[in-house]
Amino acid sequence: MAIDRPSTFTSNVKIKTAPPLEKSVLRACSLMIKMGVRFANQLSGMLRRHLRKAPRHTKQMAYFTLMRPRLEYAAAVSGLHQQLAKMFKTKQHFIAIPPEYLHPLQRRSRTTNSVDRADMKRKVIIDTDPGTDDARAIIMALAQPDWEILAITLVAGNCKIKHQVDNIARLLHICERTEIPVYKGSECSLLGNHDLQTGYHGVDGFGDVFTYDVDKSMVKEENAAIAINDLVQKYPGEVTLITIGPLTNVAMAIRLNPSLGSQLKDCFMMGGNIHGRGNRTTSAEFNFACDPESAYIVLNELKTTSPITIAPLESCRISHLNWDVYERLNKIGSKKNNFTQQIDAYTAGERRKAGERMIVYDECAVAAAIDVSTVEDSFEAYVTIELTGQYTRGQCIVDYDKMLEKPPNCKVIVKMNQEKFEELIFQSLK
Ligand SMILES: [Ca+2]
Repeated sequence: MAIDRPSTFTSNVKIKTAPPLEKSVLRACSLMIKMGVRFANQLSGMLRRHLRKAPRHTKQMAYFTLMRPRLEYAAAVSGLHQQLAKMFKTKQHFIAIPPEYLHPLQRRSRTTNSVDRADMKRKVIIDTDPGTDDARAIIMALAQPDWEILAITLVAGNCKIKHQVDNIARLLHICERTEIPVYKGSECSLLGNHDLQTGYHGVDGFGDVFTYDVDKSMVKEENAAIAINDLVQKYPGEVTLITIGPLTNVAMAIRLNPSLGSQLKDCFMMGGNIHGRGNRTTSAEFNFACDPESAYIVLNELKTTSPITIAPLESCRISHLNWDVYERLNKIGSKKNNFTQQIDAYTAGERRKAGERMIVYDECAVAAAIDVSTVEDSFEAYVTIELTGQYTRGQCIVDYDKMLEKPPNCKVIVKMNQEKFEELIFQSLK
């Protein structure tokens, strides 16, 4: 789906305004554009202060307060992201509110019917390779009453796509959420490696415990990469993308639509490692190691308006569950919990025998998306991936000391708040 370029915007730095706005408003908008959308949150506060001094422009104040995501989108589609550096050197820039953007906002602000309330829910796409931790992560996402899951997209990783289709269909039936569309994505890495799975979650990814057939009518024909782009372009600036598998689908979506990142609201990711210790290889984490080229494309070309929140291997391991917590979970007795207990049985048994705690990985990325306060410690940095190392291919590279002189592209989770994190898991499994 092509992006409709707002008629009022041009790729030129100078943009005319209509209707006329107060100079202070123009200055604030100008500064917002100049500083770039990454700082829009802080600038929106300043904008409101400007607008408070303009009582005759009450409506414009409301528009601008609500317009921030739209402004970000407008900036993105009009090519302003690429021009920000140049714009710093220019004297003044103007921005207009296109009428076509005002109308939906006006309708949303004055109506309270159920359709509009649904429209205000946080729109989420989950890209996944459903193994056992994906299952709990997806259940957490489905349990959020203020989230609208636009799609679940499948990517080769923990198991083959044919097993993933069964897995996700079973999970959606258990959660009674079969209305959510599912899209099949890449069956191999970008370079064609079909042999990605390790069998850690069983051959079928869900512990090889289910044999019953299941209705799969929620699985659509459209490819995942195309579906991601279509949905993001349908709701520009509103979609949260959560990736909990290899990044092949997202890389392909970027190749189809280089503006994808700037059209997202935000992005949360489980993947990579920050201390050089891997679980797929000695040096690389599974999701990144399955498709290093795709991880490289996503980290370097997604260019989201705020850094990607990334839950790396080591931080997730800190959050692994103690067995007393796991036992308490298993006593919940809900359909959802019985389901996760069944698919976890093999992995849990093996880890107990090895004296290890129960794994949580993908749950960390979803928890961070649900509630930012679940992230107890984090830092921003430029993060990329090694593509050619003899031993380190797929290893995450974190520019801790800014030696590469690149702006931060990731907010790296160091530690979750364990109490809040476990509470989210408990609540979602009830
Ligand atoms: Ca996963």
